[in-house]
Amino acid sequence: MLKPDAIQRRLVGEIISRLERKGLKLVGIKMVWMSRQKAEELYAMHIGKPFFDALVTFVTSSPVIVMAWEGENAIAAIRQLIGTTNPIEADVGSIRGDFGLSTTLNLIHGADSKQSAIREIELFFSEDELFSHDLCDDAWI
Ligand code: 3AN
Repeated sequence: MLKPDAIQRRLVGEIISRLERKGLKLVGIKMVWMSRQKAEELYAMHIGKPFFDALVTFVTSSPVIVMAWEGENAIAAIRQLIGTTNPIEADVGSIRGDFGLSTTLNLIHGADSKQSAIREIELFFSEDELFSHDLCDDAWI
């Protein structure tokens, strides 16, 4: 999910381009403006933590872009592209390492397991908004 700061800072194309260039396949995408209830559901595992309210206020402050990506080791690959939660500790070359300063405004969220990916995709997408399609290099060798 591209967070409000990615959209406000016009970094949508830059970030999506990095995921595409890695070789991942985009199978779903849309812009949504989350309600507080939806954001609290997305981040339910963080309820009670000191940053929870600021996080929910931030992600509901403007639209976000939700996406579903596929690929070999997609979760690990995307988390490596994203970088660590605190952008100051993220590797230069990662999205947060290159564009972020703040742990709250850290540009992008990615699922950390297959189970959370399924849960999060189901939160935002209906079945007919996800596309199982072939890219021309899928069948290569
Ligand atoms: P990540 O997005 O790197 O997987 P999570 O899932 O631990 O990190 O946290 C979800 C979001 O909560 C982060 N992207 C960040 O915006 C916010 N967050 C996590 N830890 C902190 C913190 N210590 N201070 C402020 N915000 C935080």
